Amino acid sequence: MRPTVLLALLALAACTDREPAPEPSAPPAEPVAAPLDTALVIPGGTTRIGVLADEVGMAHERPAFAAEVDSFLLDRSPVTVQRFRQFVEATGHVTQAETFGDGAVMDPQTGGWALVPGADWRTPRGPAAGLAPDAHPVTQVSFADAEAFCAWDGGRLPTEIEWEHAARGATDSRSPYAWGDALDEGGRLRANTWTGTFPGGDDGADGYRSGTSPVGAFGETPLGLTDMGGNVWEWTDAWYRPYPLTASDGAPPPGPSGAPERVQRGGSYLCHPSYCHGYRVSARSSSTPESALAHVGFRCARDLAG
Ligand SMILES: [Ca+2]
Ligand SMILES: [Cu+2]
Repeated sequence: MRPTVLLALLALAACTDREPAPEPSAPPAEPVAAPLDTALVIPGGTTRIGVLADEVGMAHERPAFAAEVDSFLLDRSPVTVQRFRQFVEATGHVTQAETFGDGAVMDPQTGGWALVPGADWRTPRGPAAGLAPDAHPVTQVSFADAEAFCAWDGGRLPTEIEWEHAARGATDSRSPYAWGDALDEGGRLRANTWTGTFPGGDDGADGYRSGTSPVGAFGETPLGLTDMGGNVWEWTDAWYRPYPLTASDGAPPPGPSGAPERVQRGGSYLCHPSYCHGYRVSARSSSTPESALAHVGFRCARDLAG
């Protein structure tokens, strides 16, 4: 039986905004050509996690704290529908959304979330809306589904600190975005976000209106990672906690829903700068672990041998 907190959470799961529409902007950045289903070495180092006093960010991104990170491997891109299918075919894994019989989908016209029957990783907006394209990030996967995939693939979910360390280029870059300093770089949008007015007015200026995009469609970060902002939020292995995080964090505290929640990073195609601005490197979201949502996926990490 699905915990009732999911329903309360759905009200928090989307961005809202009251800003006027921006000028329709540019086509997306050039897609990357190199293989996407590989893992990259993320060099270790010390990163200040969260936003410094003079940086833009939300209350739960403060106070910033220094974290030491060991070198690790991180998937270059979010796990695609195609890779998730390989996992399902190899293991017979049944996702939690399939067990529940529904998944959470936002109506782009109203901004309201609802549990849609039959919404799962194959048909993330419900069967009537069609199949998820192979090259797009898998969605409608719960925390446990993501963990199971990564374990099958010889890895694990990244920690929240690892995710931000990688998004900051493993150099403690203080740029607000994983690719640089602006969403629109000389007429090129660098991420799949919500452009226009929310709800009802996504103008699709980035080429993808109110939906996911193929992984890698917006280029890569200096480390070679793709989709580190926008497209889909990504599960991490972290419980949602106030900063600063410490090594001795005990039992997970209640999240916004009143129950413990797991952290997601990276923002999604539903994110607009006037509200969560979720595609910033420091932005955080969270859901109860059984939640399956149409704008949440994941990528895996691995320890380096030795
Ligand atoms: Ca978009
Ligand atoms: Cu958002």
